[in-house]
Amino acid sequence: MKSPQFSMLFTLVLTAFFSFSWATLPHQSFLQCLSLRSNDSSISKLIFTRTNSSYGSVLDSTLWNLRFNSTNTPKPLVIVTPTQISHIQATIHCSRKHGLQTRTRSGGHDYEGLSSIAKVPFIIIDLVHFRSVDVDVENRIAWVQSGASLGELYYRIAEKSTKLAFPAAVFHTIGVGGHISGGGFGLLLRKYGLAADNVLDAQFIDVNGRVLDRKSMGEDLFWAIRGGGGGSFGIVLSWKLSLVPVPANVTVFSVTRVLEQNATEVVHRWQYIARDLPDEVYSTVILRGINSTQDGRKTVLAIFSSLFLGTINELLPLMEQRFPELGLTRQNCTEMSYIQSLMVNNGLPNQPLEILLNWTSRVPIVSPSYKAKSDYVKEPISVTGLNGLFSRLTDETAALTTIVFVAFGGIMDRIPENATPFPHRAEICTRSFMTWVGKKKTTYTPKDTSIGLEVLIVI
Ligand SMILES: Cc1cc2nc3c(=O)[nH]c(=O)nc-3n(C[C@H](O)[C@H](O)[C@H](O)COP(=O)(O)OP(=O)(O)OC[C@H]3O[C@@H](n4cnc5c(N)ncnc54)[C@H](O)[C@@H]3O)c2cc1C
Ligand SMILES: *[C@@H]1O[C@H](CO)[C@@H](O)[C@H](O)[C@H]1NC(C)=O
Ligand SMILES: *[C@@H]1O[C@H](CO)[C@@H](O)[C@H](O)[C@H]1NC(C)=O
Ligand SMILES: *[C@@H]1O[C@H](CO)[C@@H](O)[C@H](O)[C@H]1NC(C)=O
Ligand SMILES: *[C@@H]1O[C@H](CO)[C@@H](O)[C@H](O)[C@H]1NC(C)=O
Ligand SMILES: *[C@@H]1O[C@H](CO)[C@@H](O)[C@H](O)[C@H]1NC(C)=O
Ligand SMILES: *[C@@H]1O[C@H](CO)[C@@H](O)[C@H](O)[C@H]1NC(C)=O
Ligand SMILES: *[C@@H]1O[C@H](CO)[C@@H](O)[C@H](O)[C@H]1NC(C)=O
Ligand SMILES: CC(=O)N[C@H]1CO[C@H](CO)[C@@H](O)[C@@H]1O
Repeated sequence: MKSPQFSMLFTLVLTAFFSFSWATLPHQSFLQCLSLRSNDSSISKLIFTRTNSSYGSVLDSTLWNLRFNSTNTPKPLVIVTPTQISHIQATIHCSRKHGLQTRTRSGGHDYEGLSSIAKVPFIIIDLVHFRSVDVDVENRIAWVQSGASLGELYYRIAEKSTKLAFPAAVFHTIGVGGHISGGGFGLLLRKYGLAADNVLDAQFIDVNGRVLDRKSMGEDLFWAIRGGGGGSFGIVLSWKLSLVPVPANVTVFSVTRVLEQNATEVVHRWQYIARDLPDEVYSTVILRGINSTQDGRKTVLAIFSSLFLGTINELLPLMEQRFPELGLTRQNCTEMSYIQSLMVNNGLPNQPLEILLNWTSRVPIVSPSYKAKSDYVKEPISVTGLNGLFSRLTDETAALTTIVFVAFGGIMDRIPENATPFPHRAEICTRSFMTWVGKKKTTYTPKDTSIGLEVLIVI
């Protein structure tokens, strides 16, 4: 029988022999280090270099924004898809030793592709195999690994209980890892806060490969990983989440207005009303340019869309009192289970829930190649400011641009600003711009100073 020492020596000699001609490439010494460091020979099946035929498909698997699928985009030297913690530890050790940076990838939805791109030689640690979800209904907790999609988390919760949920974004292909690391908000934001506000514990690997939990990492680091931005502190392997109660049925509505129906005035008014509605109302306005039915001219469509944690009978008098300008009617409202409301908001009404498990299914409402950007509204935008914004939406060059306003307020105002690193709690609403990317570039600098930030619209 071979002794371990002999086997190690043998591997060393072999690698030294085979590495002779290509030892000058930085990632070859990295690969040698990885095979030496790893006590598990199966790791070779989890390492993709540019010469592997599946390198491209592994790289593309969660590179959602096709803006980055170009020959000009810097590509990783190696992609590692670990199945064990020891694989991650070995990758961290060897990349440090050989001066290569690492990028951690969970769901790959980063607006600027930061989980798949670097300007220096780099390795991707892709957590595609770290996607288990364990839901404990009795104790209202879940342990979820970072590589799982939000859809997998939502499906596993709904499978066990229709009355529990986790407050996070709507889009089901977003990764748990990057999402919670950056804060993360969705339909339950005004009632239960950010995804990061509902984290109880985490399993974390630091730069030295140590595996830490909340207790061993300490409260400072635990604070930082909940909203301070992914990739800054180490790798979060899994999260212990607090699940929150939702009613058996919720109410969903979408009411539309175009400019000719006073959309501008109603959006303006919305800014003063939405953030002070009861916590049970999630409220958003989606804006885009469309062809006017009247005379073929362009107009702006404003979709006022809401989720209410209650019944239609409770919602109607509330909206009539607080926001009569919207003219909400019973016909505009539908009662359904919470998980169905997620499907509706994903643009997947009447589809089987199993779609939530398919993290390769593209969300129909998101274009394949886009530039996205968010900012936060601190003071209500004036009617003049809105008119400026809307005139851009009706411009030919912005035909496929969508602006989404999501109202904050509710519990967001009551959680102290320093509770997590997420810096935007006290704002009126967030505005996200998502625009289809083609050739022409235009920059829009709003004249109305209350908008605060310059908005770049790339068409
Ligand atoms: C179509 C679309 C809709 C969106 N809607 C919302 C929304 O409604 N609400 C909202 O809050 N956000 C929304 N976002 C933003 C989204 O939450 C963030 O882009 C989030 O970071 C994506 O997480 P990910 O795991 O998919 O991304 P990734 O690209 O994998 O990661 C994002 C960043 O986190 C780092 N990271 C990833 N995994 C880990 C880990 N395990 N440990 C440490 N660092 C890690 C990466 O290196 C990268 O820097 C949306 C994004 C898109 C594309
Ligand atoms: C490799 O080592 C780790 C600890 O460093 C251990 O947990 C794991 O089981 C080992 N794997 C194999 C295949 O021996
Ligand atoms: C990315 O581009 C390559 C080369 O053009 C193509 O083969 C591949 O299918 C593209 N990936 C996706 C996800 O579209
Ligand atoms: C809302 O209901 C009114 C009538 O009650 C109807 O005219 C309008 O089209 C509905 N709006 C939407 C977006 O369904
Ligand atoms: C728009 O506002 C004007 C002036 O307040 C009002 O007369 C009109 O009825 C409104 N139109 C709609 C569709 O609400
Ligand atoms: C809007 O009108 C233009 C021509 O005026 C046409 O090219 C375009 O396809 C129309 N868009 C939609 C969505 O109907
Ligand atoms: C939920 O709403 C559906 C559709 O309106 C209805 O059939 C069902 O009875 C409601 N369930 C509860 C518990 O109210
Ligand atoms: C997942 O979605 C993709 C794209 O829509 C589709 O091609 C694939 O068949 C789906 N997979 C499953 C298991 O449904
Ligand atoms: C995942 C995978 O197939 N990796 C292979 C890449 O190519 C090297 C060298 O041919 C193989 O050793 C790996 O197994």
